Amino acid sequence: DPMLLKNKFRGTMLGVLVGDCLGSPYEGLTTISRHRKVLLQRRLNKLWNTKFREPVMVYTDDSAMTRSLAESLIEKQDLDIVDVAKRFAKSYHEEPDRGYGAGTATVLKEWKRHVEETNIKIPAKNLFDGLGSYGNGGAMRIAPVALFSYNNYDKLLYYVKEATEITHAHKLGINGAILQAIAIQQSLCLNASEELNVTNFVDDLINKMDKIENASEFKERLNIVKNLLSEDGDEPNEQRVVEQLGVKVRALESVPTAIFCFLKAQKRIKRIRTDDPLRRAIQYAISLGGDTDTIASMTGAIAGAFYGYEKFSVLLLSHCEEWERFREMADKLLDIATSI
Ligand code: 8NA
Ligand code: MG
Ligand code: MG
Ligand code: MG
Repeated sequence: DPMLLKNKFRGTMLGVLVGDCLGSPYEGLTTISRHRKVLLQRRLNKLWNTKFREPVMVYTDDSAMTRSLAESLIEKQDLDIVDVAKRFAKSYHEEPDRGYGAGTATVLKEWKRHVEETNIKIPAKNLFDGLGSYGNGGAMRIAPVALFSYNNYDKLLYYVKEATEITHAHKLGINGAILQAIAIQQSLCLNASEELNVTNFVDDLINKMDKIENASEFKERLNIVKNLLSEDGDEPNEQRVVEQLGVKVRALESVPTAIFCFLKAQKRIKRIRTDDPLRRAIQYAISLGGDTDTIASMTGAIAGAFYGYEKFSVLLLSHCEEWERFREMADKLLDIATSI
């Protein structure tokens, strides 16, 4: 159904934006106190239900890099990593204060001086004493690549790796982006009007990661996701999730967490008062603390791909910087993805 797919593409791109905008004020807080959770509940009630009258919520590096990647795919009608790098560098140069990770910023400054096909991956390889970055910066921006190649799995894997390696050379950074992309792809292909089998969702991810080189750490985390889902009932259990899955800027300690937030929010969660599972997923992700903008953004992308754009309130969307631009990018990505 083309309308359904359009709704899901929009949901993915707007999920990135909404999670980032809502999560960024809490980024880096190690614990979200009971009091702050009550305030978060009230803030989201207000944002979901009232007409735009506050200053717009600005997005951070997560959405900025997602935007550049989407615009490159749209303009070039294919993945052109030199063009992506140029757009990343330009966007960073214009707005360096969007909250970029230090390693990524180093690469972006390097590219500002010159970018060529032959040297494109070298700055990323040199980061962190030659280990490369294992940050979640590859995963946080990968949604447009997942949309672009949603109907060609081999292409998806190859493009995700290519788009990630230009800044994240460490296997955990790359495999984190792969996991995030395949979670989005799985969500796109599911029907939200049927109950989601959360165990099957994780098992499918585990089976796919099994075929990826050096992905044992992610498979272990996915097994923890499964255990937590089966044990926790409607308790929020933020502490155990933080301890067992993590909420850090490392891909390994944030991508499985985002997948968990999406799956846990299929059911009611105590003290998160909403009937909307898309909002529940994002609110829950923020309530874990840590890298809140990025985890909420990745959760939003997966949940948005599942539920679709219509589950977001337009009132909420109208509070987010450039939301109409993100919706337009989704439509253009759909045109390309279904025409090639
Ligand atoms: P990155 O590549 O700089 O990685 C993030 C951080 O992880 C680095 O700055 C290092 O501290 C650490 N790191 C990564 N790889 C290694 C390694 N091999 N050895 C030692 N340390 C390493 O940037 P990124 O683009 O991956 O980062 C994305 C995150 O940074 C997102 O959360 C984004 O929003 C941003 N950010 C996060 C915070 C926060 O407090 N959580 C604050 C500002 C910005
Ligand atoms: Mg950010
Ligand atoms: Mg930030
Ligand atoms: Mg972040």
